[in-house]
Amino acid sequence: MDAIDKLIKAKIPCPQTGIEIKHTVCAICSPSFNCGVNAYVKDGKMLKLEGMDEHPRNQGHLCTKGLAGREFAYREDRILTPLKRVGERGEGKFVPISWEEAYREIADRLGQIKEKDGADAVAFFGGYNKWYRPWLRRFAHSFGTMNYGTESSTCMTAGWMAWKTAVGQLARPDMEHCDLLLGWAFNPYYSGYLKAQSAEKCRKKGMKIIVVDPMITPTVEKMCDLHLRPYPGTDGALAMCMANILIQKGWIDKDYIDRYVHGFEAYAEYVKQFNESNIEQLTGVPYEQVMEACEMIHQSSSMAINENSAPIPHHKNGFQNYRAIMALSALTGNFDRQGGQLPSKHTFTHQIAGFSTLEDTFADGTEPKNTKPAVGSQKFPLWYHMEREMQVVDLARQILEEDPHPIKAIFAMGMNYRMLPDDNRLREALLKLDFFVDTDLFLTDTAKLADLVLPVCSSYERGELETYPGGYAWLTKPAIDRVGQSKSDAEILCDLAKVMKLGDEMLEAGYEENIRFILQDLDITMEQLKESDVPIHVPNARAIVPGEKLEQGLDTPTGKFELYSELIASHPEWGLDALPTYCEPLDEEDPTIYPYRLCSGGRLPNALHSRLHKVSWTRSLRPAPTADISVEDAAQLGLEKGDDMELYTPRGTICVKANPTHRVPKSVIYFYHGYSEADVNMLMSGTHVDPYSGFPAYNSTRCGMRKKV
Ligand SMILES: Nc1nc2c(c(=O)[nH]1)N[C@H]1C(S)=C(S)[C@@H](COP(=O)(O)OP(=O)(O)OC[C@H]3O[C@@H](n4cnc5c(=O)[nH]c(N)nc54)[C@H](O)[C@@H]3O)O[C@H]1N2
Ligand SMILES: Nc1nc2c(c(=O)[nH]1)N[C@H]1C(S)=C(S)[C@@H](COP(=O)(O)OP(=O)(O)OC[C@H]3O[C@@H](n4cnc5c(=O)[nH]c(N)nc54)[C@H](O)[C@@H]3O)O[C@H]1N2
Ligand SMILES: [Mo]
Repeated sequence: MDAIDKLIKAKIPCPQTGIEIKHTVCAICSPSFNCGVNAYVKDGKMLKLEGMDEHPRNQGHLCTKGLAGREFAYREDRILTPLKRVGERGEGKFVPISWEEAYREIADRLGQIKEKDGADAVAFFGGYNKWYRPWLRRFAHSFGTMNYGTESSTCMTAGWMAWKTAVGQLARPDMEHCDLLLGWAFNPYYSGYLKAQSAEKCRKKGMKIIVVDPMITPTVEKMCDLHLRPYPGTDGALAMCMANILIQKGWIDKDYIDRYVHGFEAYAEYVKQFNESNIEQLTGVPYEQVMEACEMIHQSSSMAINENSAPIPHHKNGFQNYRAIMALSALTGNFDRQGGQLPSKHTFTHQIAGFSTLEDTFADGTEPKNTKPAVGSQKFPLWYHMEREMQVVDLARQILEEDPHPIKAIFAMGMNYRMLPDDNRLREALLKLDFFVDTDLFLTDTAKLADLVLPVCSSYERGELETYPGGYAWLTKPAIDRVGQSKSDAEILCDLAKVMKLGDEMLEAGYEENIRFILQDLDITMEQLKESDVPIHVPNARAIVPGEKLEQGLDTPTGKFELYSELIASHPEWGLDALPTYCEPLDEEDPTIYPYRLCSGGRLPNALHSRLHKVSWTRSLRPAPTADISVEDAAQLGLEKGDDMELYTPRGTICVKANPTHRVPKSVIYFYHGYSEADVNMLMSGTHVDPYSGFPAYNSTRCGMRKKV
């Protein structure tokens, strides 16, 4: 091997090898963790990638998933051209077609349906990758429907709704300055390593942590002073018992409550029912431990509570439990105080960067009037009131029952039907559609059900706007050649707006012009962004000043932190409670047949939902679909590590491997979503959902388990 070959083999960037390092972004998980990446590129192909030192968020680090980015982008089954179905729907038989043919077919079919059944007979859906959402939302509106919805029908939004109900906007924990972190469902080692790094730093400065989690996680083992282990979904009762103790002991901030909190008397009365006599029976947590937590809260000078997008909202009582947890911030005078919860606003794609963009003006600029009710808006009126988009959890029902009106077509981007509850029913509904389009990198289980599949590119192949906490904006540039004929989602939408003659000049102008519009109020120019290959600081970015919002008055009907929601109270027709009331999380199925609590909401460090299961590096870290169960339950059923076992509910049965572990409490089963061959969401009920948010009860569903014979 000559010297140059050796350099190439070692992937050394230099003129002799022709290998260049290009900055790009890993978009495998949510935008707040879109880490900067160094791509080693030769002849338009990525040879390796690593964390980017100059990036303000990850500063050179990258997680397991990010490090598998090259394998992900170059999976052999990337779709290379637009595909048109030739076999029966769902058979998975497609032929390649050109982009022009694909666009024409979409324009014709959606146009016909709009003409015959109205624009509301078409629904637009966006999956997890969030970067193109403002474009898809605007596209749906310009097409003439409010039937735009996303995977956020089951992710994070319920938490935001809880905050909007309480304080009229969002809030985030000021972990950097807090004395105590109430780590409620907090395991960032698996779900967001950057948060784990920040927590470790704060801990070195003396921050204490209470973790509230049924599972013994790495966070519990590495950095926790007190661990409370409630049964999944019983968090509301636990938080209310804490509130009761704090109130009874006088460990609350009475002056703060008098000035800034609405509904205290009613709440104080309500929480009395959660006490020494019943809390262990309701939650599994001994009263002494609840008391110990309250003592720690009392002794701390400030307390922040982590936000979480999934484990608390994923229950029939999730929204109300979330409110009850965040109420502790008001009772102790920690909301809008340094080291507590700081009111904050979204910047772009739901990031809290500290500056304002015109994203909403762009996304909602063409909102249609006099449409038919959006999917899920009648079943989940609070959801629709706050979000003005479909609650997708009701989509399958509406397609199948055609009530209140038929849905004939879906235009989807990155849809994974298997992320929704009772997904076999959704599959049946998708098969019933007259027309179904999906865009994805791969021919997924969902794409196989479509009439047309459009190939999209990964974040390494496109340019996109990113914003980050600390006031940063970054316009990334394509680092590698596109795989096949793939395009970016935003490009597809802008192209289609032209072909379909939607009359939306802004969409027709394209992504870059749209970004120019969205950022027009900022003291940076598009040209500056284009010139920089690292995130740049936006001069107008402004840090939150604790206390400012409280003094101005919050954006709630009373201007205060509402423990009692005047918004909900003013809509008796919704049938929802104004106080954060508590109900049992489990469904009504017979506990003698389904004696276990199925919690399918944990995260695997090597997977991101369905993604990365087909990447050999990451898959090898946990090769088989495996349920974590308690040692006691395993012994009772004669199950040993690696045994085949079945999980079942009235909706069906899946076969998985057993992993008895001391980490899981008795009666709880942890199994993880995203496996095609063991799809836990077919076990979930489409009606055992939260009436406030519409979120499914992924984390507390009655379930049976047995050894496979
Ligand atoms: N049982 C259970 N179910 C759950 C959850 C749970 O905890 N338990 N969690 C819920 C939550 S919080 C979430 S966020 C959802 C996630 O659910 P999904 O949004 O369905 O996430 P993925 O399975 O990753 O599917 C996203 C699809 O988008 C494709 N994709 C990736 N990048 C792009 C892109 O740039 N453009 C396009 N067009 N496609 C792209 C991927 O290949 C993949 O097929 O699952 C929910 N479902
Ligand atoms: N590796 C990896 N990281 C991810 C994802 C992924 O799929 N894989 N998904 C991303 C997405 S879309 C989301 S929404 C976030 C979710 O991230 P977060 O909302 O931060 O929550 P998780 O880290 O999933 O869950 C933390 C802990 O909650 C516990 N838990 C489960 N149910 C309950 C409950 O009812 N009560 C209490 N107190 N605790 C409970 C679990 O045992 C787990 O240890 O993760 C993101 N990060
Ligand atoms: Mo999520």
